[in-house]
Amino acid sequence: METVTWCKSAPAPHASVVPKAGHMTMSGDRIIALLDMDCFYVQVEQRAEPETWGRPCAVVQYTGGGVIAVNYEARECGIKRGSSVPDCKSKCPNIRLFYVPELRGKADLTKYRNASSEVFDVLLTFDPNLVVERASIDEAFLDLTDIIHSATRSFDHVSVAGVSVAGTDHSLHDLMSAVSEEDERLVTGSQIVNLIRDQVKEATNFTCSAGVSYNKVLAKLCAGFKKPNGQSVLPPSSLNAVFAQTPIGKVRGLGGKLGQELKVQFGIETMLQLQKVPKYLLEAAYGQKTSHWIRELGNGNDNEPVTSRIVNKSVGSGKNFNGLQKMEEVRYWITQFASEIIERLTQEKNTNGRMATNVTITVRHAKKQSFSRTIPLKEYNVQTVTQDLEKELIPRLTKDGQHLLQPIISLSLISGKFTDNQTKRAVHQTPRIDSFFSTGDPIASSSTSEPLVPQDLGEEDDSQDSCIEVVPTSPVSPPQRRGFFYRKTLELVRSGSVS
Ligand code: TTP
Ligand code: CA
Ligand code: CA
Repeated sequence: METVTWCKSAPAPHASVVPKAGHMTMSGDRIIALLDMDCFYVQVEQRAEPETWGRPCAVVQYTGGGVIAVNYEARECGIKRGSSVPDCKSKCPNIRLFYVPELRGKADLTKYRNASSEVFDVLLTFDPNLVVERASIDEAFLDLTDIIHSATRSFDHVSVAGVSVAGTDHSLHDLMSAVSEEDERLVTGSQIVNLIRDQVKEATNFTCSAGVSYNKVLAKLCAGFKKPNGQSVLPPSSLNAVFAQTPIGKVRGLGGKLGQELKVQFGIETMLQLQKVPKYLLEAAYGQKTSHWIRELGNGNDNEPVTSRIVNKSVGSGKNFNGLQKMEEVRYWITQFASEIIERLTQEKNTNGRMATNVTITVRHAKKQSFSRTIPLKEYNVQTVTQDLEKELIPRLTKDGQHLLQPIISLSLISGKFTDNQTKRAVHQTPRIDSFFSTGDPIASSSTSEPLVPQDLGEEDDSQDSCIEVVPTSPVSPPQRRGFFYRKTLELVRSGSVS
């Protein structure tokens, strides 16, 4: 990464207009990052065919299917996720299209999962004080609080070149002159994340982007601001400027029905407008607990811990159909999904010593018509799982045991509730964000009735799988001490000699 020297004699441009932060109570003590790989599946394919770097490329799922990942060169031609193959070829004649391999009649994501493991290997070996939580196949939350406080390492040499301050025209250099305590820690966090991104690139040849802020919601929000290969920091002082431009649905936790409902109910669009909805109106609509949580989000507050977890909370497999008609077809596909899941669960058992204890099947008949059933996973045996699930499904799906009462457009299996000690302990300690919602709250009901996204229909994202498991707790409790590294960075920032 390019290094820019920031000289004491040359004050940072616009420094005076960066408002000083004064929101320590609001922002808390943590420094959190979200790291997201750029056009991940495409990079995995391009790395295997290096002559395609710099050329427009996309990854297509199934022959005749749609595009699921698009590199930035192809985005310039107007190609988007969901574009058809003919559309890609007409808009971008020199596009290189890669096809997701298939196994058991469905997408085989093994190579992308393996590439993901390479990235996580870098994160896990970066520093013992770094807390890493897998958020999806190509995303990780990082809690940097402990590294920033620890005296064991110095990141003084690391550049912040190219890091932007969200909601402003400023570079991070400008923020460095604002010298509030929190901003200093955000600067340090940004340096660390810059270094991590360099190391990911060096080890894997993949680029990624990142957001650094003081909680998960804000880190995730600003991670998308400088894509590809860029990084943003969101200090408390920028919150309102950013929220003024942030559609409600873009915020983690508000992307679904609840966000939609808030918009309609209050006639609002942005997070800043949400912040201004009177407390009594929110309470009248959502009750005390939910409205409290919404108001906290509106103020940019989010206490969800970053959990030291790199293994998946669940393992899933599924597929969309034009309309299955026969029980025999359902049986066939359940066997395929169960085979894949059991293969992966066995791998997981061998690698991490964990075993899943339940399996959930989700059946979708039409767009809004679906149901799920969860049964115990008695043994890692495809036949047993298939038979057990069939027993659950037959009375609901068919009268004669052969023909389905209604066609099925999607089937998925997901297995989880792992029996490892860490998860068990965590389940008792930390409530999921959903637990803030009383029964009947819109988000609570939507998370149980919404079918899980089958793995070959979209990214394998734990946030989608998480309705079957409680998010484990974080081992992080922000230490109060100020370490050598912190003091050193502060000195350098104040003297203007950080480069
Ligand atoms: P994303 O991180 O959403 O997207 P991306 O990495 O392709 O692009 P960006 O640079 O904007 O982050 O998803 C990561 C991978 O997950 C993506 O490369 C392909 C896969 N994926 C699907 O297969 N289907 C989907 O609907 C989504 C959202 C992702
Ligand atoms: Ca990505
Ligand atoms: Ca992602």
